[in-house]
Amino acid sequence: MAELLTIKLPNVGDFDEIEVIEVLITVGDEIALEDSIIVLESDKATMEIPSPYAGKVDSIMVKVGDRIAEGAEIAKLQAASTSEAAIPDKSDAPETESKPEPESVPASKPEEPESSAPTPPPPVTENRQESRPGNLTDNSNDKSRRQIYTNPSVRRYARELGANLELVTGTGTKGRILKEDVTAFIKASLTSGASAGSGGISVSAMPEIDFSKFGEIEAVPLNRIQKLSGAHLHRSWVTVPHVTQFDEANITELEGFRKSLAGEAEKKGLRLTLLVFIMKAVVAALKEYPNFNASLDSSGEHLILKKYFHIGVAVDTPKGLVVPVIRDVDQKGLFDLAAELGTTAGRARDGKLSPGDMQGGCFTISSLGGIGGIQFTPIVNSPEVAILGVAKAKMQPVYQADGSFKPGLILPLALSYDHRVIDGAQGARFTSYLNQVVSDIRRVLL
Ligand code: CAO
Repeated sequence: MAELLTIKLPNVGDFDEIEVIEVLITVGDEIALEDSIIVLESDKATMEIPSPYAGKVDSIMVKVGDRIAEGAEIAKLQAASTSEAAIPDKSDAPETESKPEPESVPASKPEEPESSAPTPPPPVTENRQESRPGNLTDNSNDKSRRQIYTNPSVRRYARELGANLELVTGTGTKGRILKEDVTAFIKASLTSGASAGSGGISVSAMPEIDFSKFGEIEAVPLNRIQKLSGAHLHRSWVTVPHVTQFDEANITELEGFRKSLAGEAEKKGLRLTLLVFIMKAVVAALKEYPNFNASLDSSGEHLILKKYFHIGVAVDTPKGLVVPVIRDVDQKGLFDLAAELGTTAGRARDGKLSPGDMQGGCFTISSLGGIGGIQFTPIVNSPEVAILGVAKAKMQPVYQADGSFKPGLILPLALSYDHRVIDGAQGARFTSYLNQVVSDIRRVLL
């Protein structure tokens, strides 16, 4: 008989207990690695918990309405053949039913050093403050809704498209919802003027093009991070009215200051990059302009001003863009921030971030300065209301009052903001203030 693997709830952030609002599997289902198995919901977020293994569902230990904590047993799987199942090495391996102590480890252990085993996927989190695709979504907490018969991959497909499965008519056996049913539902919704984006936006479907007619092609499937960030960016792009304010800051002095600290940083084993100084400067600007440290509530009637300063930093990883959050930047010194940024970016690149690492941000910084480019227009990371894009600093001649030119290190800045919350004058004031701060950073750090 196939090995029985126990799936336990991984660390999903700062929750003692969290409610199960959906069970996406039934006994006998064949599930693939990373298929979502349950959906949890807190006050702020819903999150899908993916399976760290492939196999056949043998038993399910949770039901809708249960409140579960880290380490709670969710389900047991009959392992698929080892080539498909993500069975960790012995040090990290779940115990099986055949052993006397059937204790198994949680599905995700992000703090442990990398093993040869694949890292279990992090739960998929949706922040509930974000605008959601209205009547097309499947996140309702209404316990009286009708039973939906389908399989996890169709549920995931529906989630990606923002389709509410309760509204989809199943054409499979006994009304089971098939992937084609979801596709047909979305097509019908688009044609009738509703949309997966937000109320009232209607776009014509992209025509299907056979690119192979024009030359050789290769179809590369998008990975999980690309799909998730793509959907989030698309939603932000279509639901947030964006304006981008550009500026250039003379950071010659800041760079001199940074270099003067480089030796000390090196002794501590740190890289003190420009980004750390920009994080401190952003916090100074957020304190001066609190509207930027805010989110609209889901009704759109209130602006929630945040009294904490958690800064998201876009990190380029081999699997795509992720935005971990560095907490309480106002309370941390440059070296502490450099250390935290270094370890966080490293964990992001190794795929070891937990959902909690990516929640609670107030403002995001996207720095492409280490790569190049003159300027770019970042997309607001909603429900935040502004994001700072930082491009590559370059030495340029700077005009002086006496008519001469002096070389200066000029840093391009691009602030994109949500025009529902921030007007153009405020955007320009914030950017000018930030410019002033990075040009004279010592004042802020004193
Ligand atoms: N101008 C000139 N040089 C810069 C710079 C800037 N604005 N920003 C960084 N640099 C330099 C650094 O000082 C470093 O130089 P040294 O190697 O000589 O020390 C080099 O470029 C590389 O820096 P880095 O990128 O490794 O480090 P960082 O702290 O600046 O950034 C991180 C860290 C994680 C943000 C970055 O590595 C990264 O992933 N950036 C991509 C973010 C992204 O993808 N954004 C787009 C999201 S879509 O909107």
